[in-house]
Amino acid sequence: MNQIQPFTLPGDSTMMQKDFLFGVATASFQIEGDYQHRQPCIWDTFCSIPGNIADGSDGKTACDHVNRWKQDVALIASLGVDVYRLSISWGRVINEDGSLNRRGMDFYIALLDELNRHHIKVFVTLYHWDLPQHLEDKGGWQNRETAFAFADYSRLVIQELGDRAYAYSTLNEPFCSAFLGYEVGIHAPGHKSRKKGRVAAHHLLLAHGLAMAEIRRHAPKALAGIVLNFSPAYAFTSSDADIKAARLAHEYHNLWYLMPLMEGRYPDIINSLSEAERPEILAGDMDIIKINMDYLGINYYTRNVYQAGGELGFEDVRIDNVPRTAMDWEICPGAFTELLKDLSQEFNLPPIYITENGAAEDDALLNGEVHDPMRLDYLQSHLLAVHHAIENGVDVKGYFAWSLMDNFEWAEGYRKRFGLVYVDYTTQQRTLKSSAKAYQGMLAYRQALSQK
Ligand code: IFM
Repeated sequence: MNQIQPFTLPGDSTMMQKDFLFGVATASFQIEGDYQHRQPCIWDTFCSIPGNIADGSDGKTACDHVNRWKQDVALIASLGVDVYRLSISWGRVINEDGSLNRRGMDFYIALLDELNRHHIKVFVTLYHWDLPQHLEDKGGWQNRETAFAFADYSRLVIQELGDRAYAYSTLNEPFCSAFLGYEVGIHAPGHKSRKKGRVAAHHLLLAHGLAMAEIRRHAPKALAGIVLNFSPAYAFTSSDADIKAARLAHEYHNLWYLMPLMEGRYPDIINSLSEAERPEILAGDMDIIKINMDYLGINYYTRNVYQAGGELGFEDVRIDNVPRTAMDWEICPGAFTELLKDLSQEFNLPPIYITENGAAEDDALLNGEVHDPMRLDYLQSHLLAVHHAIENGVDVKGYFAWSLMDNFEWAEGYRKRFGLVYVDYTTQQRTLKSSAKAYQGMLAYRQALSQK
């Protein structure tokens, strides 16, 4: 294969300076495997129900990262990234009685030590969807007590890891946990009720606020924040009705999570819900949730288009003849720049890290190589989209590609590949795709610039 062209950014871009952090990201359930040494989680249960996962797979082995972590750290280091974003499996480090699982904790301590030895900063996510099943049996995120259990778990982790982590994120994408998991049921634990979705969201946000206080107390030098996903909402037509529909969808799917953090209130669309569908908000909750953050993690993949209709005043429209990834998600880098600009104008945001961005492609290993032209274009255009946002005054401090390597893509199983690195699940062999080489090339060039 010809030499792979590195991704390029203008030489004077803030992103080419050495204090802008480039990274790769993963999550525990998606890569770790080694299920025998942790508590079962809601995704184990969800995977065991036929029909829930497209290819009938589960997370029992995944990328076998728990047994291959040293080799994986070497792989991460070989890319030349500044950051590795990972998540902790709650059930690997805490036993059912709330005590510490020493073996599980030591795994993460060794992992972080090895990353630090390579001068790689670690962004630790405390919750990336793998709630222990025994907590779901008591109501999961329906149960307010889960927020307090999360704070206890977070405290133990932070006390153990301390400043080994450069940054902690309390939650990854509470929208997915609450809406996909409790409201429409396509993710674990598979509930289908608007009330449950809204209650789960409130308890997740409460958990965030409580855990933030633990980070401040026990790892005062680490950055503390949250990771939210945004799919900006666009109107199908320029009619007032569709423009209003897009705003309502934005409030329901995006601002439901951001506004409580920034302004201590839910967006106005909460008033369209019946009393019975609203979460119970106790006195003081919104103050806990609104705690100051050092950064906001933003995950961006695609935009959505809406028209007037549906129970809450908006419904999805599928646009034809636009480029899409293997997830069938529209490729729209312009919406990424607009999102970053709009959010920064509407809210008094802390500095932003792009904690996930990437694309699934139907990759194939041919003669020891994986060429992924769509992902190359996707990443190049989205890196530029971030650059344009920064040029327009948005304070972005880092960009982490999703994902380091192919992994368990939730309800889609292993068929949707997001990695920069290809994983052969039979041999567990890792192969750098062209996109990994382009990322590596850009980072090597930036390194050379900084030494001039
Ligand atoms: O794989 C997921 C990740 O776990 C959370 N953000 C979106 C990714 C792609 O779907």
